[in-house]
Amino acid sequence: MPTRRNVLKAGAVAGGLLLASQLTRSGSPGAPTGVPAGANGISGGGSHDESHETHEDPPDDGSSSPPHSTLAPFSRPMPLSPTLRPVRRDAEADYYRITMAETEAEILPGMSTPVFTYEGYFPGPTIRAHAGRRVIVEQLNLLDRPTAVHLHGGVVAARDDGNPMDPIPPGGARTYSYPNEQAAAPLWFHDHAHHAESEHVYRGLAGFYLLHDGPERRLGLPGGKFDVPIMIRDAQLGQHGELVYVANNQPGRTTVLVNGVPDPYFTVDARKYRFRLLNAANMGFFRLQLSDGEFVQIGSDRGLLAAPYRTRQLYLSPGERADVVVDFSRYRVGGHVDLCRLATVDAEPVPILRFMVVPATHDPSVVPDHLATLPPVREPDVTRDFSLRTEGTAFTINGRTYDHTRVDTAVRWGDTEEWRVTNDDPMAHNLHLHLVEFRVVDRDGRPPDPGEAGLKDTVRIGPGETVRLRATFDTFEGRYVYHCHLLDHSSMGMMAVMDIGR
Ligand SMILES: [Cu+2]
Repeated sequence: MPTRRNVLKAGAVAGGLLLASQLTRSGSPGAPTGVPAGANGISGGGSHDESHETHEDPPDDGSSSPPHSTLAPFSRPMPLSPTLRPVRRDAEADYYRITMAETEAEILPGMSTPVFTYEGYFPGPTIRAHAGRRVIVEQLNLLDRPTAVHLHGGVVAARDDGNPMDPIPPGGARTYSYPNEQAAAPLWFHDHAHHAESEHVYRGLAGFYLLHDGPERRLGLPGGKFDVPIMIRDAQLGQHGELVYVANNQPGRTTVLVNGVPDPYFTVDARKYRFRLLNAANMGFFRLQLSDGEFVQIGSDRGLLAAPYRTRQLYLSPGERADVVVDFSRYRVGGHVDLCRLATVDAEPVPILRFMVVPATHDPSVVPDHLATLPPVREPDVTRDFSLRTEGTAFTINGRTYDHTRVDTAVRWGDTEEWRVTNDDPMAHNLHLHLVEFRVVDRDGRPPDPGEAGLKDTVRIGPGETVRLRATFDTFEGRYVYHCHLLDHSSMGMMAVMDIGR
């Protein structure tokens, strides 16, 4: 005779099976990146076109399919990354101390997954900074390998940029100084150690760095606990819940993690929320849509858009951010609305996060029609061409893999440059420039959509596409890198050096 406990257990198992199928469906990458034959001995691999089906066979790397969870999907709350408190403040700066160490996270319920963390959190803690006020972070490396911390989107001196060749040795510490002399923006910090950033970020070394400023605060956007960072990535989980890292194995990374766990729910008041969406995946692209309604996009990588942009879908390549507002007063209290991922523009939406709507008391927040005045896009002093291409197992920019001793691009300080970047591969890439913000001029001659027309530091470049972008190099001098932010690609050489000088 079945006991109540057994019935519950059976229900839980059914839920687990549902989760497993969810994970499989979530596995269709938005823009498969493909695996060149012979790369790291991986056979199979993803298709090279959005319209193709994902390869469904398990990757030939000795691991098996992800374990079944004992929980039904959307029965676990979305973890919220804690905001880090400064250890000290003075007239000059806010001081933080972060320890990098290996620890364990409960990615799947009841299972311990070894992860690399900043200050013990997976994903990392959030730093909230204010424009005009310096932040100084002491990073202590208790991992068994060198690390380098890069503030993605930060206008920082070259020595503070987390240069791949200037790492923190195991047991060592280093202080990074961030001036925050730039507009409010959703930045993030992550590892950038030479050849290893891919695995380090995959294992957890990533956190939000939200920069606020006065003009943004005066807009009256949703703030405080209604301003929520959401980090989205994919992963391959082994039988014991462990993170399986196989370089360039996008088809294997079938589990989507939202703030560190698969299929969470988030309880929202029936009012407006601001979400900082970050694609922190190594290689996965995320095309996102609500199960009902639109996003109001208010910002991109490096700051607010000029005006809110209503859009049904967002499309983020690795490293890109979308700053959005969702008004839950439009939905039925007691009901839910899902954040979904789509493999293609009109594919079946697969829920990855469920918003449960509860009553709200009062919502004083607004989304003004005018958000920011963007600097004009200047005429270029110099125009350059770049080609992203794989040759065998070499991932190259203009035919060359990364060499830290070589200057690939000498930039004159103060110049505005136009870069015509062509993806000469059948797989997707993107491009991230350290230090500078840029504007997308066009994509294959077509103007960018409004969500991509603001301040950017990372841009997706589809197979065969040419993207023109313009940047003005009028802040710091020195050597910085630019690279494909599909981190498995940058780790395998798709990175180069620019030297900004007078
Ligand atoms: Cu790439």
